[in-house]
Amino acid sequence: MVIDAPSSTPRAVRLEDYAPPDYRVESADLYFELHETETRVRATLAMVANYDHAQQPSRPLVLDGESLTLVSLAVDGEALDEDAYRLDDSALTVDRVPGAFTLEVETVINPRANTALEGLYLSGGNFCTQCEAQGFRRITYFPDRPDVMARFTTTVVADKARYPVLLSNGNPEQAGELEDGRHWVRWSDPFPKPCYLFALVAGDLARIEDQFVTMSGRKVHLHLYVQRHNLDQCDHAMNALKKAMEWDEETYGREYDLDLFMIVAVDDFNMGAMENKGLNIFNSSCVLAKAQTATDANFQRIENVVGHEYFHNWSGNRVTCRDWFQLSLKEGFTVFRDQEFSADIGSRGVKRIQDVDVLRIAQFREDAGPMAHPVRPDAYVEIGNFYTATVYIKGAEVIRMMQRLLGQERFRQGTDLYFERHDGQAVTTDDFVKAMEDASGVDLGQFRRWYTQAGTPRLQVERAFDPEARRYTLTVRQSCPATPGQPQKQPFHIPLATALLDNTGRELPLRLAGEARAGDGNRVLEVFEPEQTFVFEDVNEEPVPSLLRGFSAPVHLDLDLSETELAFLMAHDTDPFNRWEAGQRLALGTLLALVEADRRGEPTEPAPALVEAFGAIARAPGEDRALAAECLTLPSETYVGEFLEVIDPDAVHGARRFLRRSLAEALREPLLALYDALADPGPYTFDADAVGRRSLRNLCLGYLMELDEAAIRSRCVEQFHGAGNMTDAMASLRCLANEDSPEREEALAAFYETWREEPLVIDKWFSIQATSRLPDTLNRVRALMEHPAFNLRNPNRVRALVGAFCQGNPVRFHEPGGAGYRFVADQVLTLDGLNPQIAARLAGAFAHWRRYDADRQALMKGELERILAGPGLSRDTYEIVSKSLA
Ligand code: B3K
Ligand code: ZN
Repeated sequence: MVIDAPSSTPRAVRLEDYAPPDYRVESADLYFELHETETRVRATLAMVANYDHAQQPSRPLVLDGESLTLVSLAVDGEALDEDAYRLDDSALTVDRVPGAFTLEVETVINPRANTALEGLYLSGGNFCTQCEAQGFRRITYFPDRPDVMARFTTTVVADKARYPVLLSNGNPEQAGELEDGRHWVRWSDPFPKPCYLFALVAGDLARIEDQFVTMSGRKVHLHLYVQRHNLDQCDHAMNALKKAMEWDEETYGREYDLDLFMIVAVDDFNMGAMENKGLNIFNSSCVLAKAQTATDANFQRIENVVGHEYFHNWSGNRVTCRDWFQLSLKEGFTVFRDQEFSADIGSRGVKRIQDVDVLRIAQFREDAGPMAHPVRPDAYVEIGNFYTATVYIKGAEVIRMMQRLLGQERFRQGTDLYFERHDGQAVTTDDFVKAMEDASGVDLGQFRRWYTQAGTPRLQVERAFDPEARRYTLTVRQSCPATPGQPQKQPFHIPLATALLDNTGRELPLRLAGEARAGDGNRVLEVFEPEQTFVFEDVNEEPVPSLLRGFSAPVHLDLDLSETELAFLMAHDTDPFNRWEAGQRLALGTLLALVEADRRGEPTEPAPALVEAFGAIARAPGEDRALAAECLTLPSETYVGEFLEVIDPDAVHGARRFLRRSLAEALREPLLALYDALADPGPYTFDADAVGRRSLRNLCLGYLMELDEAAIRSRCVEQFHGAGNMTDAMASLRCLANEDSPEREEALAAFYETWREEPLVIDKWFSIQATSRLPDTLNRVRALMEHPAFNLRNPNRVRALVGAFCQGNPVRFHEPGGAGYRFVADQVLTLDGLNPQIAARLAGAFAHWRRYDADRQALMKGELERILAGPGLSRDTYEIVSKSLA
């Protein structure tokens, strides 16, 4: 097959080409006359040359603009002749301008035709915007880059009956009525900001109000806007906001800076939420919650995302990025902040486990594939493709490592210095590291490689005990695989949190060779070299090492622990993360052995050590039930697959299912007892204790349902119908959806009937069916695409059905024969014309094609080639697909 690249192959943007802007925008005065198909935008920009204009010939003024109709253009009040400027599909160029001038641009845009959901668009009949990263250029001509920071005033004019609420950034200044039924509001944002933080909302929205008094005693009004019928689902998000505001004051000394903070929930949104200054716009899935419709996981995610966007007010808005290569400056840091916020208000150990789980499944995989890139990438074709697990969560790990190396106190001094030094500026990740160094005196020279080198480092640790010399030695070797464009890697600076446990699980006081006295038993060893040895003195008995505690660095750790040692750590490690991790290693070893036995056609049997260790937890789960539930969860199919030379989705699925069933058989009694003992004591509450109880109880149900017993199925059906909250309803429905039984169809139908008016609940209904392990799942998904509740234009629906199928159901997506691949590629091609960002995300499902067997490789590659040949492919999808094939 011949592959035609798009007529003009999209070009990469490179960090090394960065140059400061030629012209700055001091102030931007925007005037919007809103209309569904013909919105008029008048921009009055006070601009100044950012170079010595007097000494040099004038540089052309180049403004970004896409999908705009230019109506008029004037410099200092003089309309420009047509030969004074040039237009193409991405820019407006004016050849000569003065050193300081006022530019007036009038454009017309069509929000209704905007299905990409970038720029100004309609959602549920309301106007809203999404400008990060490069959506503002779809609103007006502008230097659309984050290092151009301007003061914005925005006047919004619209029909009053249809759009009673008119919002933009900052504080409302003035409002008025016009004769023809229209009204207007003028907003002013005193903080200079890049245009990616601009926002506008207009619609028929209802709000709940609250307030927050900041640490310096200022009163801030808090408004949360939703569609009227959702007003009963706002309290949780509002409470989360107040908690986040308080937490940022206590933890980072950061206070909110405007008199008003607004959140608006919209149904059509490409991601979770957006931190626009003073006017956060949220996917309704990250705002709306009540017990009947939202799961515990939804409640947690809402807290987390509300916190994340709020925290951006300092880490992102007050101090922003110089260019998009620096994205992790705000995202990595803000994810770290939201992770810690969630850890502080919930269960810290469980939060760390969940974060690492996502890191290892999504980011390690990305880092080992064709899209691998450093936390600070150095080239991109479409920046929208770089809102990745690497930039976000590996970026957060990099911040976490700095905190670990500096210690809490010096880390806080570092962030204080960073905010103080760079307030109001657009800066780089290097500026962040520099502030950390300057405040702490710690040299982070080698540490900076975490920003520039891609790939997941591997630490190979060998241990030796010399009883005569009472000496214990850890030899650590580090390496990092080649990644695209980076064949060789330099050694990283790696914090390796370590304890040595005695046979009762106590941390031994540690004395490294050369140290005078034994110190803390919980130590951060710093690895700098390709090979480094740590010698501990005065060690009387051979300890069990607990390494990489709390997952102190985003690395693979090879440490040969025996099953007995793993079981010991699972029971005794004082670090909750490593307790969980020991169980995961034990389970992973068992699963890999099962896959291998199956390949050789040998009989398979579960490992007694695992059964015993899991049994111990099931019999005495302890106080932290959420932690117990995590410890009893087997590694996911995706995670297990990564440890195979050739991923075999069927074998992994078979092994995991077999092990689940074996565990259920062996532990039937304690699991059943636990299920009964943890029954719902009363009305739903969302607190750590209740969440833990539900998660452990539903974990028991999941195992028990593997037994295929009629009596247990009835209990499951009973739970489904009697559930007073969505967590319990979903857990039981998920079990039923995995079984070919009449109960399954009845439950799914009942669920739909109950929730047909709640799109976010219907998304759950789509996902449950798309992730079912039943062989007929693909047909079911195809049929659901035709369901009246499905809509390809709504990203939440697409993620719930197509995304869940290709990212959350490996065994069905990778079905031999390639029907799953064909289906997903078809959706990518259709979506590419509507919403390139969503299409490109889905296309990522094929990125790892080289990891599978020859048949699957050929099928996936074929689909990638078919997508690449699609006419007029977007830059977004082009980049993902072409890099996957490279
Ligand atoms: N900053 C936004 C992400 C924008 C994505 C644009 N494609 C949400 C966040 O990380 O807070
Ligand atoms: Zn963010």
